[in-house]
Amino acid sequence: MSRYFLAIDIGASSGRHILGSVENGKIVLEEVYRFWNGMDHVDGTLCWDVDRLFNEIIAGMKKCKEIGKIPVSVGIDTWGVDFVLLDKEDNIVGQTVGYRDHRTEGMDEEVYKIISEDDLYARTGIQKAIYNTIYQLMAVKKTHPEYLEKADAMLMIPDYFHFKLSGKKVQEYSEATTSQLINPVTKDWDYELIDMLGFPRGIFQKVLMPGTTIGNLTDEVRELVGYDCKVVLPPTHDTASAVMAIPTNAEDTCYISSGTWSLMGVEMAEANCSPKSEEANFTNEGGYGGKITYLANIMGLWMIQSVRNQLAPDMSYGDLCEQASHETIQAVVDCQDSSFLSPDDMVEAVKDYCRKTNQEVPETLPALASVIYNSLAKCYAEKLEEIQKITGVKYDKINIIGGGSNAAYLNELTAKYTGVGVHAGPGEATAIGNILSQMLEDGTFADLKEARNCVADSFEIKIY
Ligand code: LFR
Repeated sequence: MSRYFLAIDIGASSGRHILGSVENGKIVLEEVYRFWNGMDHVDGTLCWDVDRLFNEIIAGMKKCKEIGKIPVSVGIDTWGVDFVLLDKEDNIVGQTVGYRDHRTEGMDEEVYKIISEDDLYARTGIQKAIYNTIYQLMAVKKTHPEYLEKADAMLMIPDYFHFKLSGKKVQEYSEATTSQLINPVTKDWDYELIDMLGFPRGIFQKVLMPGTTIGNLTDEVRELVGYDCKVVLPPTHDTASAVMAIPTNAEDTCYISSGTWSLMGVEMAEANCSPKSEEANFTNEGGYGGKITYLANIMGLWMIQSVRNQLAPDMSYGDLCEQASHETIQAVVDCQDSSFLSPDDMVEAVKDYCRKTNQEVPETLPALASVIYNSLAKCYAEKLEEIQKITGVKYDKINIIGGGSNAAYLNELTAKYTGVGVHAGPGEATAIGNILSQMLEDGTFADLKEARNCVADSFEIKIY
């Protein structure tokens, strides 16, 4: 009888329940449920609807029972940096604000009044991103200090869902690192930093490594879904889960985890918190097995998603990618420019950038998409140079994993701009990584090396 493991992978634009099992030596995936996600405007603030998301989590878990495939364990991963504050009765204090909200504007300056930007990087190794938890908590402290007084616990979004499933309040390491409040050497909260910033120590929970079983379903959840299973922490940060599923064990592998964001980097044994690394804005996030996922955030397919949603929400990404490949426009934009982080109008933001830089202005959706794809590929090439300078290693190929690895035109452009081979796939890397961590906990594979070999054997990798 097959043993099924359930990954619930929630991204910024959709969530899915994927069952994984090993059949005849290969990993088999089955998507059992899919749901929409996005930030809602609530009283002028961009928020996540965590109640709705939790209902979707339950709905998908019920589906497993309906199809007679009850998982051995379940694990949830999501994006990074966002959190809930809980009071003593476990009610959410304030709103669950999403990272694209503007509340963190100016909060970097507030933090740097207490600790300089350089010192902060030297001690955490985390890139300056205005939406990091550290700046969000500073925004809460400045605008709603009473929330911090009322709060008994702070849980990152996946930790919150694991708490709702298991009743256990813990914080998983990979997601915790995106807060910019973790010490990369001890891999625990940097309480000295937390004290300096005036955040209440007591709200931070015990940090546990991915691969840890935290318990079983609560009685209430068991009633709802009709079965019990273990709750196992995957790398709850989606990027760290995706990196687990790179289909190679070659050392010195450069990857791009391509989805709403493009995360480009390498795996390292230890953090690099040097000024050189800070200058290039590389981040040392936590990965599986205590590894560091050393990478740069590039705006990614969010830009494509946004222009499509504005101009032709029914068009498939496959069609859009194909149409973009026939365009001849030469303009490119800087995909790391903050004007693309959360514009009210992405179409205008791209056009504006082209206008300001005296380039041809894209007027149609395929032309806009072409500008964005070319800009992304150009940015990948620049980042590859930077990574090579920092690590001193020459990479002869890039592994593109995640949903964006299906964008054939972007893969071609990436090969063209970087001058190295592109190995694209698997597309469901995040869910696969999540499942691998559960399988490793269950003893399906001896180690990550064996698990990655199995990924390489199980999924098609396209070479450009
Ligand atoms: C990708 C991701 C990135 C993180 C961004 C915001 O989904 O998790 O790694 O920087 O979302 O949390």
